[in-house]
Amino acid sequence: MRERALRRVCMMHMHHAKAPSPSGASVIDLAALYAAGSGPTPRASGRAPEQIEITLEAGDTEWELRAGTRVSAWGYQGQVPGPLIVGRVGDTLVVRLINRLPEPTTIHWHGLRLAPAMDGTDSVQVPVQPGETFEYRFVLTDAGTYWYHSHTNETVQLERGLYGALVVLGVDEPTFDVDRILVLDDVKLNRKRQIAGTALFDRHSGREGDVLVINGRADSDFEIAAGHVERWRIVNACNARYVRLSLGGRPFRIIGADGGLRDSATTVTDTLLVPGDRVELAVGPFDDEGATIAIESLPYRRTAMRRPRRTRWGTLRVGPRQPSRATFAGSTGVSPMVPLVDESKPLVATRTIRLGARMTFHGHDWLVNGETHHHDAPIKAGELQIWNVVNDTGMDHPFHLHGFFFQIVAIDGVRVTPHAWEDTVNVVGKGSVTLAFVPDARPGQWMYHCHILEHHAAGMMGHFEVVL
Ligand SMILES: [Cu+2]
Repeated sequence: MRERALRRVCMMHMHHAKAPSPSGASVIDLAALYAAGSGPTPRASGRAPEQIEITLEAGDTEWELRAGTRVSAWGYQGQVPGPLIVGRVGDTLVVRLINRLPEPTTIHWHGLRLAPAMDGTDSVQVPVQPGETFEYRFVLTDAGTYWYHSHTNETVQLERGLYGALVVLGVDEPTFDVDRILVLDDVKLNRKRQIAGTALFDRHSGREGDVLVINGRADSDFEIAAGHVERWRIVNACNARYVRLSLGGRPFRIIGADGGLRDSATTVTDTLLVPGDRVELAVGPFDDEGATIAIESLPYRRTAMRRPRRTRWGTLRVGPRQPSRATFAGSTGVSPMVPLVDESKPLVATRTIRLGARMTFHGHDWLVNGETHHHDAPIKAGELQIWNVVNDTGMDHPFHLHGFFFQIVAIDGVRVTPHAWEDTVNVVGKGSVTLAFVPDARPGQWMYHCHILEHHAAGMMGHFEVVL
């Protein structure tokens, strides 16, 4: 019910028009992008692309966490999460950001392959000042589940509600009975039951709140008809919380990751979403009408400083049986992924990125290659990148690469076969992840960082340039 409401509100702000050809800073060569091997290659749809026009006004709002609990927050269009944006591959998204906040802001389009000028970081744009507007304009190149969020004073602006989901539909999507989006967040309240300010110790372990919300609400209650198979697109929008998602221990199928559908579905009983991560699930069919299933996270120890706990996010009820029209029968229909690195050849890293920490007078600095806000060497478009991300700390860090998808090719030095495109990956404490990607020709300034927002702010990030 709430899902439908979310969509309706969002559609009111969306405008569809024939797409004129994109101009200026937003131009990318789609054919070259798809040929470069840095992500999925969509099938042509034959459909005329549209232009989707949307306004995101960032400003004060009242956020109703649950019936009777309202906090002052910041939202886009007065809502948390912001409007769900839905487009199709090839469409041009035009977003008019209006800043009604008391401080500067920007929007980062997490996971999208866009021109660097549209990436929404302070490396590529002057933050939008209070009272000003900025137009983001880019082509939606890849089907999948993405999200948008502030990339300025993130630790505060995301916590206060400046985030939303973006779904890009491709051709030949498998059909499900219901397509849901679930955006997970945790909110930390103070004694006055308002959103708490940043505490000094948040800088160490990252900020975790105790009000767990799905699509902005702490009392989520979903119903799935017996016999139905639903597609759940899940976004972890928490500042720091790791979510080891479980549906009351019942098996479900993972069908998608950061960069759209996997090449094969895999059946599990839980899956880890680190901050910034997306996962797509096939949920159901269930036969036990009337059953109540907990949407919960299982204990996961990401740092020795926090005791892992099992926590409840919401409830899923199995409703009366309905006929299913789902075409999904276990296969995603995606052809096997072509590994960027031949699995029979030795893996030689082109770059090592060391995640580290040091004590300072204000607590911890979080480092990349020994420095805060590291300036890394440029990379050349078209040249295969094999990055070994080594975690020298005792704490897990979610590593996020802007603007490019990668394949995970080794974990702790052991080769793995990639089944999906990713833009965010967990690097376990004292562990390593080797990833591969080919930067296509989108020259400019890019970045990577830990997606624990407090770690990013405290320095665990790197700038790099893609050159032709
Ligand atoms: Cu971190």
